[in-house]
Amino acid sequence: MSELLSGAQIMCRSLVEAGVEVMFGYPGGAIMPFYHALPEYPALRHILVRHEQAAAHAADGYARASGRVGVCVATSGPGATNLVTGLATAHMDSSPVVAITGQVSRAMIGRDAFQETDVVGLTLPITKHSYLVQDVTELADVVAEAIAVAQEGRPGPVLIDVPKDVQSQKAEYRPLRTPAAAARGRAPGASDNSGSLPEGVRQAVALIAAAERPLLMVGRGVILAGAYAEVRALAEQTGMPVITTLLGISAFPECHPLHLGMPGMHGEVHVNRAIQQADLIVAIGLRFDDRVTGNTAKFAPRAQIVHVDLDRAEIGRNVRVAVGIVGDAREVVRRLVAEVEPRSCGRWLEEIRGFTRTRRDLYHDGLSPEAILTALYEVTGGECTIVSDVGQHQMWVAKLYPYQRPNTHITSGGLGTMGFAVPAAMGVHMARPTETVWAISGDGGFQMNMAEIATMVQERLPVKLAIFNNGYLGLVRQWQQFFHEKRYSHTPILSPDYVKLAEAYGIPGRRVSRAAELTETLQDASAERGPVLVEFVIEQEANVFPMIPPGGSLSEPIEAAPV
Ligand SMILES: Cc1ncc(C[n+]2csc(CCOP(=O)(O)OP(=O)(O)O)c2C)c(N)n1
Repeated sequence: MSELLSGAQIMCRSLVEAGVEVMFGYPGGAIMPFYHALPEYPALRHILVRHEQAAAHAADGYARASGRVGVCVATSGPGATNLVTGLATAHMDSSPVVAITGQVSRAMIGRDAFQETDVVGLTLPITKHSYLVQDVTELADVVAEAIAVAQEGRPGPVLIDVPKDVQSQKAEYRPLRTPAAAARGRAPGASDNSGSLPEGVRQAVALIAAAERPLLMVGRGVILAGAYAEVRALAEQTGMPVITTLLGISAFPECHPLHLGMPGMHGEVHVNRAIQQADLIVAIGLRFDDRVTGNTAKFAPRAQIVHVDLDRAEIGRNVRVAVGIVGDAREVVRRLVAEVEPRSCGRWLEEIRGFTRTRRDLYHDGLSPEAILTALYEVTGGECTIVSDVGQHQMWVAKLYPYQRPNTHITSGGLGTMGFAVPAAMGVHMARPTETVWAISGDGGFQMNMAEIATMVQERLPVKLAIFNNGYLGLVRQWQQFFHEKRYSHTPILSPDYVKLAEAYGIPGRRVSRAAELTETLQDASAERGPVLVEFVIEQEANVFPMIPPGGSLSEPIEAAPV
């Protein structure tokens, strides 16, 4: 049975049939037919954002929290270009986002028409695929295929650019060729290597058995594959201490005795020392980002590396690898668990404990990030998802809050996009409507997308907004302090009165500047049913320690500010 529908109706219908339930977007001229059709499809909830960048981040947040595809919509030209940062963010962190953009009508393409931008050309390097749909009869298949492509293998963003006249054209609607409900996500562990036991697994098993100082290093691939139980079983069966990268945080419970912490530029001293002493690193679902390795020539000089990744191109790209295993983390780790002989690493663990220093960061006065995050953990009991922005607070949020439950820490790790947290948290809320969601930003990043408070109010999205206000673009100020002779060039940043700002949007706003006020304020904020804003006034020149200087070796941390 077929029926005659407009291209716009076909797009909506295809989204519904693929299982999409929510999208974030902003209308405009070239996407008008799509918005005209949208009310006919009540199964599609559309959230009107205040800036298209927020639509892309919200879709990304939704995808990260749900494991399903996140959808964002924009018009041509400025609407489409505003999506670009969000798509690049999703691309760097392997997040399955589908962006739908309107385009000028086919006859106008290539003529510098009003609001014409070659968004396919712009986004090719930051998407898995970008489609320009020139034929309405292809629309249904393209939508279904885009959703499948975004999720299969290593996930990532896909863009569908649809000229306005194609949205208006009528065509027979045929049921999709691609299986329905593609947007419901790939089954964790689904992979194309389920057949033979890879030779790499056998080699990895032998290396694990022989190693004296092995480490298990866990990245976002473990979260994407839902390989929590498998990784924990591998750690427990072998006694290998576990390191979680920034994007691997919450892939392994931090209360577990084998958990060590975060590596890299702002990683713990004992974690980086362990890496430098290790004779084997079993790395699962990570890409050896330079923020993790520091100077690669000096990274883990004694270690052989086993690298498990779904993306063949990542293996051997940044570090020399002894054994590469291409496959889904869950599947590969399950096989490792089945093959590996039980062992323990007691002496090695003891050695690492010896590296640990119970140093406290020095805060001179006012609220310490440690006090804030400790209180937040006490008040939430860990029962929330935390979405962080980018900067010093991101590192504190990564290191000072003990994540226990899977996938409860969400951040822009690869692109490091300031302005991510507030809109991404809206997407996380849509994916986990019964869970508390905290967006934690600096005063710089918060001001980039704070207009989304209006979206939260209009759409009733009860996100809890926290601002670590130090009056600076803190992380850049820290670099200026350490490496640019304290020349604080354009890093002092003025903020509005956030309590009044909250009031202007009609939401509760609180300012905390003393540790004694923390618990009660956080309890009040937790009890709020709608969005709420809490500003933490922290010490202006607090620093994140330790720090590996850019391009430096993990063996040479900076542990104090220059005098
Ligand atoms: C969109 C964007 N612009 C610039 C940067 C560079 N940058 C990284 S951290 C940072 C400072 C962030 O300041 P703030 O949001 O106040 O957070 P804090 O470091 O003080 O916690 C800047 C400017 C970035 N990461 N993203």
